[in-house]
Amino acid sequence: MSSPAPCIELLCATSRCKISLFGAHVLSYQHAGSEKLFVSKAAKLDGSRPIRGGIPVCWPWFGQMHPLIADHRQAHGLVRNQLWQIDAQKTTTDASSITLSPTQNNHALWPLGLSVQLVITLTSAQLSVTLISQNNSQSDYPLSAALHSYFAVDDIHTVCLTGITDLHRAQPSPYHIVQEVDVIHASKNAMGQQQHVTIQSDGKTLTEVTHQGHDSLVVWNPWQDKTLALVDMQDNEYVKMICIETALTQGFILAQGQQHQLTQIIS
Ligand code: TA6
Repeated sequence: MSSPAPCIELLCATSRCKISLFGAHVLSYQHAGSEKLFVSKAAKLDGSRPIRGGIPVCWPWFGQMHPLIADHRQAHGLVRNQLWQIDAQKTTTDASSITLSPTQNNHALWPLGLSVQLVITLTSAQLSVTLISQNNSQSDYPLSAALHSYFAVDDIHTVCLTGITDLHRAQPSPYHIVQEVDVIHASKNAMGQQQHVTIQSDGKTLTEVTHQGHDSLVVWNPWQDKTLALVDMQDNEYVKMICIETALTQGFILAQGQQHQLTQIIS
């Protein structure tokens, strides 16, 4: 196996965050002594494939949602499997932050004039991740994207989610995960309005996740059978994770000359 892609560490008080430059991928966020994110023990960290766990960045399309090509065979876009570079870095006593951008924008499916940056900010209380999309092209662009976060849980069977809303369907109430789940919940919130989700276990809040700039939240757990088919996840690890993704999946158009910010805040 080749060596791991370069990593950056942010520190603030007792909190720490580790980021791989491959995909601008947050690998770890430790807060008050506990790890908030899940990364598979079988994840490849050498740049040979997208990293299974942490916070993958899906851009400029989510899943197979490329606006023009139905089956382009590159799920979740172009930036989670390339090296990013550091555009800016700042550390004060209150916060440590870094701004990253992809090193290659010459892919055939990369929309000309569209650019992206990821701003990651660690404070003693929270980790904030903002995906900034800028459309400097000559036309409007149908953008889909996600901060595809994998959260650590002790046992998925004890997990309950709060704060998820759905425009089109009734979601489970209480929201337990008892089988494979792969659901896009179109948010009732207006875009720009914050949405607050908690991950609870046996009635105790493990992690709080605040979303902004999204039109949907995606909840994913592959459960047992799908996990067996994943080469970069151990057979039983589905028990240890839940993806809650801050997403744009509902036909958002990034108008010419405009910028959009998609934010996830974890505490
Ligand atoms: O966000 C949910 C999802 O799109 C699922 O359909 C599932 O395939 C998952 O992402 C992981 O995708 P990946 O390409 O990383 O295997």
